[in-house]
Amino acid sequence: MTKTVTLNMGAALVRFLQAQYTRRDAIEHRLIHGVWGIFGHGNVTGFGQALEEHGGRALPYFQAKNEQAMVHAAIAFAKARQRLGAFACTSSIGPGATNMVTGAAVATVNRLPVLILPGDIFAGRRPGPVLQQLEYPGSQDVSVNDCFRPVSKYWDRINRPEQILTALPEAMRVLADPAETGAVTIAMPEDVQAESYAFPLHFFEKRVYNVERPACSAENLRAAAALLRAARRPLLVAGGGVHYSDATAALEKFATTTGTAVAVTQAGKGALLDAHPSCLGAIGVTGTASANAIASDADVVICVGTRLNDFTTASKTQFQNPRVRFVAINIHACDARKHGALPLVGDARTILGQLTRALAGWRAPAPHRAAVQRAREAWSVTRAALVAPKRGVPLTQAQLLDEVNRACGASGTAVHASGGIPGDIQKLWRSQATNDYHSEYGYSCMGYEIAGALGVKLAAPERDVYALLGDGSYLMLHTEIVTAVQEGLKLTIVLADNHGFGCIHGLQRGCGGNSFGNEFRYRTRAHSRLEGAPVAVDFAKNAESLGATGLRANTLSELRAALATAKRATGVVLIHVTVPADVRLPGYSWWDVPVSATSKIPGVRAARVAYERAVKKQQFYY
Ligand SMILES: Cc1ncc(C[n+]2csc(CCOP(=O)(O)OP(=O)(O)O)c2C)c(N)n1
Ligand SMILES: [Mg+2]
Repeated sequence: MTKTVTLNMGAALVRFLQAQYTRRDAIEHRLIHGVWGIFGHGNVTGFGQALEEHGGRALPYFQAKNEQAMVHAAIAFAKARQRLGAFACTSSIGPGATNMVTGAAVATVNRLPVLILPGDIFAGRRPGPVLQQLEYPGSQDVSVNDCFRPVSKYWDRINRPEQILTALPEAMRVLADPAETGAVTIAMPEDVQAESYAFPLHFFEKRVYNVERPACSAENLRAAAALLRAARRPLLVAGGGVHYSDATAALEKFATTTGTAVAVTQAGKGALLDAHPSCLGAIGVTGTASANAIASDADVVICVGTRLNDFTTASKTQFQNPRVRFVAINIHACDARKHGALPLVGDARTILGQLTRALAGWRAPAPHRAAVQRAREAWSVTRAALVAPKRGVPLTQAQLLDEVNRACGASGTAVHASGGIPGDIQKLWRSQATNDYHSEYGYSCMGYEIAGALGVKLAAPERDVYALLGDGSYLMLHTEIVTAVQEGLKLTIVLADNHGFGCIHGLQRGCGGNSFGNEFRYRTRAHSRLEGAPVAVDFAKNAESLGATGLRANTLSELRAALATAKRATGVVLIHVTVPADVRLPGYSWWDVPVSATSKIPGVRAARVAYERAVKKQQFYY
């Protein structure tokens, strides 16, 4: 007879999660490192009580201050751990649960694992409608947790305790699978969490999910090598998949032996260090002039671990060579076939090795390599001008980012996600270590930065972690500062204050629109627009009230001093930096944001004409 152990569903879940591991390259990793949570009636007496009783060191608890933020922290941890380790996040029913929906979307869009465990309404239904229950007259089989379905790679609701016997193995398979991974949601009705079942003992035995490194087919490899050998202007685009596959050394070898130029996406920054002679830096809407010029003429583009989103492809205008062909190395067949690419489906590290061997003796044509060198030198000159002091401006955002780059060095990691910072930093940042740059630019979710920095610090305690964010993002979500203080973790938060949603304001004005709704200004009389004086917020004081050290820096020397103080500090430091709203870096590619076809505003009409001209450059690659 099968040996069993009688546990309630919550306890069985805790015991199960403690026994899950991943293994890659013969090294084992915990799959679920702990549980972030905020308790309510929907999870405190069930799963919460089980965590208290059975969690211990094998499944520690982290107390968040906002459910969305705890998912951000979990995702950032998983990203920093190359998707080999993750966290679970639990909430009560109702608002606690729906607060996590955005976080789940961040995970799934970025292909990062997180286990979402929201409480759910009673499976037994008797006491309903319960506090925080959404009544849905057309069906009683619906709760707010159904909102997680489209943002989850696996979704289930546990209506009987024994259902976890089939649900959890599926959940773990998806979390550990590099092609499938994303948010996994297991909704837990509050009554079921507390119900017991005699679970088979072997359900709780150690499980190891092997993360394999599949090779691509020999046939497609031969075809890819033939394409490259005939290429005159090859370019490799490195995305986040290079990091997840731990393929940075393989990429360096490929770039060194073949002399192929490499451009990087937001997620791919650091995949090849900027000092490498093949590195062209960032590509696309927020790319460098040099990378984009080389990309425009490229005839064979090797895409490695990238989803080819609109920022990378400049809304399908980046590659203008009429005969351009794509080769895509990707663990996901869907990404490997984008742009009609020759698909090399499998692990980036393995396939870069295969391709390096298949191309033995081949080097990118010398004239092209020389053009790449000239482009690198030209960018170096342009970059220096962009970060130079501007007359009459105490400190620009470009100077700020250049200074943080210097302070960060090879031992720090800069975390960012939204606002004007991602665009400027992708261009300007010179990666000195493969993991010095952490960008959430898949969902570009305001509010990710501080919580994300916390997740990175947990994943890599030895690194100095910097959160870079705008005033808008800080105002949206900054309360995990308290959690960082509570956990005794050091973070340096650099806040670029331009009194508003600056990048959107710039977009609005750039598309011919009037200033409307994007600056933080007082309303001066009823029904007037928000056109009064700027609303002043003392961010340093705000951070101090939460337990951080608050510093202010309005000039380069003040910033240098503040960064030096932060470096010596042991806790959370926030540096409030005022930057001008109207000094922006130029863009070197186009982004498709539709401009109104009908408007009385002359600026909008002119922008529409320019828009219609730009759209004509969009290519259909197949
Ligand atoms: C959660 C969320 N809401 C809205 C947006 C759209 N959005 C993108 S950037 C931005 C403004 C961000 O303002 P701030 O953080 O001050 O950065 P700035 O643009 O001023 O550099 C907004 C509203 C978003 N990315 N995420
Ligand atoms: Mg701002």
